[in-house]
Parts: sequence; structure tokens; C-alpha cells
Amino acid sequence: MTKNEKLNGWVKEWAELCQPDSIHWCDGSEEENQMLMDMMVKNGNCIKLNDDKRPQSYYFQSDPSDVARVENRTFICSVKEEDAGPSNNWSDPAVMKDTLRPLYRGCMKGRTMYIIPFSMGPLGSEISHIGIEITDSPYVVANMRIMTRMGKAVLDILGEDGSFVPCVHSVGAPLQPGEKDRKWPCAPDIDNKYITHFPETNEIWSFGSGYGGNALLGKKCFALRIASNMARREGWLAEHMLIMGITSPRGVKKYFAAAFPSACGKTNLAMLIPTIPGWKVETVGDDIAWMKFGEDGRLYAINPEYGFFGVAPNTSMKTNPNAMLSCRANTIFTNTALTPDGDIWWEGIGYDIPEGSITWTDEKYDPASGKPASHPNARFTAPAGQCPVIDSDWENPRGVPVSAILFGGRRPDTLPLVYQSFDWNHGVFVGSIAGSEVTAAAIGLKAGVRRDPFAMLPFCGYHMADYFAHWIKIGETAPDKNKLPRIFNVNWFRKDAGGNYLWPGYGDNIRALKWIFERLEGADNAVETAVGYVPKPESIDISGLEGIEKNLPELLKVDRNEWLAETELVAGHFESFGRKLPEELKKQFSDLRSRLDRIQ
Ligand code: TSX
Ligand code: MN
Repeated sequence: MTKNEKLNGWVKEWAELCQPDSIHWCDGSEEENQMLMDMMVKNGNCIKLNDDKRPQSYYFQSDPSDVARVENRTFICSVKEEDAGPSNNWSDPAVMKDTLRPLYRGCMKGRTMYIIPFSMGPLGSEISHIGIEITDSPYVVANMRIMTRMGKAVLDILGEDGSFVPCVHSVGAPLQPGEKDRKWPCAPDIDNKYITHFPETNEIWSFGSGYGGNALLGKKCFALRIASNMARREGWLAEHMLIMGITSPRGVKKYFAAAFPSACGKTNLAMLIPTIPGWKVETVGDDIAWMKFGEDGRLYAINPEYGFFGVAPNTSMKTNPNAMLSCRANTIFTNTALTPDGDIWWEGIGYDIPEGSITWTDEKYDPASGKPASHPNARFTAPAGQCPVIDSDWENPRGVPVSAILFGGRRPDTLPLVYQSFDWNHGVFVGSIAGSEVTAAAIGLKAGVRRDPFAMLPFCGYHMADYFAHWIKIGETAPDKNKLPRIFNVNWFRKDAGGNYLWPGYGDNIRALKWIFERLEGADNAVETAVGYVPKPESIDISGLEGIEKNLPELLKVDRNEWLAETELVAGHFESFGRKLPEELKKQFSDLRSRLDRIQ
């Protein structure tokens, strides 16, 4: 209980509806966490891993029907449909609440209702916001304790009349008296899962799923979908971006924020180990950035999260040693494989699966089955403070000053390794046309580009075209336009005609980041092209790299025909936003067309 009357009233109202057997206010303590973990081990919800291999870590297997975010069951319930826009499922808020209330009625019978006070962002930061999640899942409590600052300290900050974002979650699986719980309770039917957001009242109601972003409501639901609405109203930015610090051999440090669609290696970039001597990368966050102008007129970013909810498969000591070390202890693993000696394993971990391992579906692993041992969306939930290269300012309540914003995606052609936009508005255009290659299987006949503007398509809580307008307005109303971050696009995935990657990627990406860094310092290292400023080939540091020099012309090429084809695709993309598409972006589009027309 608290002295916050609004909070007490809200909890009472939901307890009456959900009818839990008991209510537990989470204090975030070590003892509370141990009590919950012991209870889940005892009830068969999870296994404690071998303390000699993976200290204080736990292994969960989800229900096979509940393995990822469910975008087709995710709704933005604004009063007006056109405020949700074409990229979101919409429902009238009153209608949605009338649909959900009967589902919540009695949904926590036989369970405990947990009240989780959490802060997105450092406790007490001007940029941070408080949420309270009601949930009937102890798994959610344990994950929220890693992913957010959670517990009593948050209630203390909230005080008697502080405001919070109310988040309601139920797995939607009440227990009859005497009924034994399942290993991973959730609503049996996909049509009974709802991830709903009420942007005008800052509410989140989630029902039926226990997995990831469907259930850990601080992350995608609050820090992106609801926060993007708050940010638009209040003049700041809530973005799907990593934040990294880069220090040059001369000891100069700059921060970059970067947005990439899924499967582009965002976490790998956030924790990159540079291959050129003297350069250092440090991690502030790997997924979300909240950014506000500071008193000095610069844009400052915080990571609202406290942990990493990382995709496990293909994370290895080779691809991302810092992520591997981040989950060496005090970590929750979900849907990986389990080894006979009580450790975890996944595809691409860098060594063979131990004999006698168990798959995420709890079967003995059989290589002949052709089925992977871990689910492709298997996750580790690890404290960010355990990252060996966590930035010293990652909990600075003022945030870190952002010098560059990067967009990127997987593009086998057309987009150069790196280029800089001409100015802020052109940078907004670059972000608005971002996208990633998807394989033929994902979209039908032939492989193509899936547009994912600002990597925000699944996470923008309002009309995407209004979101573009907000970005343009941020540029217009900036306290000092000269201090705005410069905007770049990167592409680690360009291929030659034979389908081979032209760029080594991973730690060698520092070479593109170094070019950006030097550009910010005013180096004369670029040529102006129709699409933006592209590196002079000799300005990319390829020292110590064998055989890349010959790839540089192709990596940096801006090909008129490829870009004309690109503008055709962009035209269709822009049409999908209808009449709300800002005039400024139409102008940027036609300016690009005329610049392309002027080259032969
Ligand atoms: O994460 C990646 N990054 C960013 C790293 C900081 N991946 C993994 C795919 C996404 C999950 C990459 N894959 C990157 C990359 O920069 N580049 C590539 C493509 C690539 C793959 C293998 C090689 C080279 C490039 N192998 C060799 O050159 C031997
Ligand atoms: Mn993400």
C-alpha cells in the first residue's frame, strides 16, 4: 500500500475486477526476488541453472503458442481512428474496454496480483517517467526487476500525488480451486490476446500473453508506444534507438543514437569492440532512447531501461562478447536450450550443443529432426550494469549529449556504407524511408525492402505521418539549430553481384563510425552526391584490413539507376500515409528526384 490515493484506488478497482486470491506490493528487494524465484522453481515454472556455470540464473520455457510480440493483436485505441494511422490496428477506446472488461473479470482467480512500481529512466531524472504494472505473472515481476528500476524507491518518488502510467497485465489463465498451474500460463486462444494502448489517457491494458513486449509493459508499450504520444505532446523524442559513446584515440568522446529494424544487429553495434587501435565504444542502451533538449541547447538522451532483453540465437563470443558477458550471471533465459550440466545453449552460440541437451519445447535434442534446439526468438534478460563496456554516464539523470543520429537497415544494394544528410529535414526524410531487406518467404514472390521508418513501424503509438511532422517540428523549434545532432544512414549489408558481403561488419564498423566522428569534427572527408555526403574513399580507415580497398568504390557508390528505382518504391511508401504526409517530406522527395535527374 502507499499514501498515493490515486494508486490505491486504481489497484482496488482492478483487484475487484480480476479477483486475485491475494495482492503483493513489490518492494524490489533481493529477498522478494529470491522468494519469487524459489516459488517458481517449486511450482515447475522454471529451473535454476547450475550456479557454477551460470550463477543466480533461471531457465524458462514458454508455451509454444506464446513466443513473440503479437503485432496483429496490438491496438492503439485513440478516440479518432485517423490518429492511430495506417501502421496500427485501431479500436475505439470505449469499445475496446467493453471487450476487455469481461475478459479481466475473475481472470486472476487462484493467483496473486503483483503491483510493480517502476521507473523508466534513472530514479528522479527530469526525463524519467514512473509506471505501475499490475500483473498476475511472477515471471513478469522477475523480468521487470531486471529491465526497469523497480520497487519501493519508486513509490517514495511517486509520493502522495505523483502521477504514473497505469499498466494492467494478466496472462488470462485463472485457476480453479485445486487446479494445478501450467508451466507457462497464457490465454489458450490467439484471439483472446490483446495488447492495447490508450494514448489519450496514458493507459496500457494487456491480456493473454506472458511473453516479452506483450507482458513487460515498461518496454515497447510504455517507453515507445505511450511515450511517443507523450513526447509529441510535450516536445521531446521517444525512439527505438541504441545509445553509444565513442572515444577517439585523442580522448574525445561523442555519443551516437541509432535506429535499426529488427535483425540488423543493433545490440551488437551498441556493444561493439573496435578493431582499430585507440578507439573505444561504450554502451548507454541497446534499444530505446528518450531525448530532450538540455539547457545548453543540445539534445540529451537517456536509456529508460535497466537491462537487456536480447535475442539469444547467434550471440557468441565472436559476434558480441560483451552481450555474452552481460548474461554470465543474474540472468533469466527464455526458450533457449538447456544442457545436461544445467547451463543454456542456443544456435550460433559458438560451440556444439552438448550431448543430452533439451530443446525449448522440452524434448531431447535430435539433430536429425531438423528443428532448432532454441527458439529463434529465445531471449536473455540481463542487467545492463553487467555489460563490461557499460558507459560511465549510463545512469546520469541529465542523459548524454547526442552528436549524431544514425539510421540503417539491411540493404544488399543502392545504399552506400555510410552517408550524411544535407540537414535536419533531409535527415528526417532519410529516417522516413529507412527499411530492410526481407527474404522472399516473408513477403511473397521476390525479396524486397520492407520499409520501417525510424525503425518505429511497430512502436509508434500514433499516425506515422504525424510522427514525421513531429520530427520536423523538433528541428524547427530546437533552441539552437547548430547544436542539433547530424543525421546519417549506414548500411553494413551491401553485397557484390555474386551475393557476397562487401563489408566485414561487426568490430570493423568502427571504421564507418570513425568517418562520422571526423565529419562531426569538421573534416573535409566527403563528396556531395545526389543523396547526401558520401565518404571520399581514402577517408575510410581500412588499415589492417585485407582486401577491402577493392570493395570501397562499390561500397560507397551512389548509382543513379538504383536510386531511381528506390524513389519509385519510396513513392508507394509515401502514398500509404495519405494526406497527412508532411509537405516538407514531399519537397524532400522531389528535391531528391531533381538531384538524381541532374546526374548522368
Ligand atoms: O550484427 C551485425 N553487424 C553489426 C555489428 C556491430 N551482423 C549480424 C546480423 C544481424 C543480427 C552483421 N552481419 C553485420 C554487422 O555489421 N554484418 C553482417 C554481414 C556479414 C556476415 C558475415 C561476414 C561478414 C559480413 N563474415 C566474414 O566476413 C567472414
Ligand atoms: Mn527493439
